[in-house]
Amino acid sequence: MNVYKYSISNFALSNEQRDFYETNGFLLVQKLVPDYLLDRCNERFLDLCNGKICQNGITLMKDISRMNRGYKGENLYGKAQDILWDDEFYEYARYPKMIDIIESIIGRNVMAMHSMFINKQPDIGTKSSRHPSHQDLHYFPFRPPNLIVASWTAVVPVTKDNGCLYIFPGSHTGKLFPHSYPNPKEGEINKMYYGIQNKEINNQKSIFVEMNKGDTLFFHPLLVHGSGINITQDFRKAISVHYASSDCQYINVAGSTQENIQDEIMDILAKRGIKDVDFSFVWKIRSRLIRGTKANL
Ligand SMILES: O=C(O)CCC(=O)C(=O)O
Repeated sequence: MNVYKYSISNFALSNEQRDFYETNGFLLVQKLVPDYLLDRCNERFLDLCNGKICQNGITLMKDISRMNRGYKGENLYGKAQDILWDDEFYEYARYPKMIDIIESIIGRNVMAMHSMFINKQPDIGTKSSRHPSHQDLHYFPFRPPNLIVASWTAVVPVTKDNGCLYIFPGSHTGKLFPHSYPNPKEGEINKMYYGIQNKEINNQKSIFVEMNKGDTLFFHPLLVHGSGINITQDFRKAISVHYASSDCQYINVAGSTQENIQDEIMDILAKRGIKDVDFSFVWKIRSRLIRGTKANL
């Protein structure tokens, strides 16, 4: 009998899919999310970028290289973050077939913790469209890692040329590595795009995950991954949510390799006049229960 460490049940996974996730730390499910739902999310993103609807708690992030250069709308904004309270994006975050798979991995109490619509624009020669290799756990002050999983769905076909994800299969069995901003000589880098600078890790075997619209990649928060430069003239779009079991616990990241991201986020809050809160506050206000009951998060 198999001993499962990285998944909870076979509820919506075949034995083969479950074994694959256990060994590799990711699972690709083709055509999981219907086109109509993704088209509505894309329309919503365009309306947000063009100022047609109010932001409803969503943060729009500009691509660093496109700021102050006259770009507007989807030519300017590279990401919409914290999208869980918008009706259209929420339809993605709660999409039942997807949550069934999430439940199979992390169990019944499913909290959406981190959410975004990503618009990787054509690179304008500064390499800002790349996302360096990283582990998502670097951003999260909650544990255990095995009760956290990401969904990442292609909103348009994603290819090596437009900057699909690349992943390091099996890296979820390792530890959390130190993350920092890449050397500026390597190109411009967007805010919060921390990366693993260790060449030994980056030189290990990775694979490109080319996907069609609606295909969804599920992955463990320790899986090392990133995405390349968009060398096409089209927008590469994706929608992604990180889910955690509400049975996870917040941890104190002071003195750990995660202290740099905590400091950066707390500085941003302080500049907005939000003081005397701890890092877990940030996660409590942006998370939303999707299925089951709320426990610790
Ligand atoms: O969509 C991408 O290009 C990368 C997204 C990613 O790795 C992340 O947000 O953690």
